[in-house]
Amino acid sequence: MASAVELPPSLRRVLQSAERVVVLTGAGISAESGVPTFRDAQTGLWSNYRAEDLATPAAFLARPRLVWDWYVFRRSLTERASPNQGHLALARLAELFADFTLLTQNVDGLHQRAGQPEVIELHGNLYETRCFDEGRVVTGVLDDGSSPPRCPDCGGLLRPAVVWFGESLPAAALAKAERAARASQVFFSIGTSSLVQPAAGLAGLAKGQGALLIEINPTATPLTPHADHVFSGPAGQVLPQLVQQIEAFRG
Ligand code: BV8
Repeated sequence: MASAVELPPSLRRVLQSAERVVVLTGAGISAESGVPTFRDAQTGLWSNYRAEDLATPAAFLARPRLVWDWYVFRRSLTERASPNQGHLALARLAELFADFTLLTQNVDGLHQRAGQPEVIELHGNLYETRCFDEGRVVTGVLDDGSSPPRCPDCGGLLRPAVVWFGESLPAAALAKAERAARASQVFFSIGTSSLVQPAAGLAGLAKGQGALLIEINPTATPLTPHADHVFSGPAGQVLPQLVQQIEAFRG
């Protein structure tokens, strides 16, 4: 159990008057839901591969079945998972600020299932499928047993609607995230190793224009030295305590 978490007075003062709050989450927020983090050692069939080496267009074109089955496996994990206390605390936090933006690098849909009012998915999600050649989202995929299935329109390979390394993030989502970070008064970075760009650069955009930067993560990251406040612990234990204290003066 993380030791009791106290809001420092300087952070309390800012949160008392702040209106524009941004939260960026990474795989760590889903760890307590039983979803392995992105850089946790791969297991089973994929134990010989690094996630970064599978999450690329080149890997998919070279080994379409291996990569497709990895995503089917990950989707089965997340479908069985439930939002944890960290997800639920963020859904509550969104109600306490007039201008609250939740940005996630995760593709597991757990923020939505926790009741988060609006989620900006920077890296897509596991639950949509796209035609690799046409790019468009394909619904009602015929599970004809082939792996990967084929596009009913052009016969091309279908792929998960996630952003792979070397692919651009959805332009609208990234623009909205950058705008929110630049306007933020408080920026929380939660459960992310802060390694993947451009998502990892958002905290710097916020801090660069004067936002207070808060990191919640059990281990140090490249962001840690730049954070104004660091809570070193599991998000599922730290967030409910923080949100409960914030509710006392904003609820
Ligand atoms: C881009 C979706 C422009 C897929 C992901 C060479 C060629 C091309 C690009 C690059 C290149 N070199 C560098 C780049 C840029 C590259 C990049 O940043 N690489 C890194 C590795 C250096 N970025 C890109 O390619 C991006 N696109 O740049 O486009 C472009 C276009 C064309 C050509 C050139 C450039 C696209 C990046 C998106 C990749 N897709 N995911 C999928 O999920 O399969 S990224 C992947 O990493 C996940 O989304 C994940 O969320 C994200 C970040 O990882 P984290 O979330 O931080 O997870 P991680 O496991 O690392 O850390 C978990 C943390 O949680 C840890 O700190 C741990 O301590 C903590 N934790 C553990 N338990 C808990 C906890 N925290 C709280 N509570 C707990 N209980």
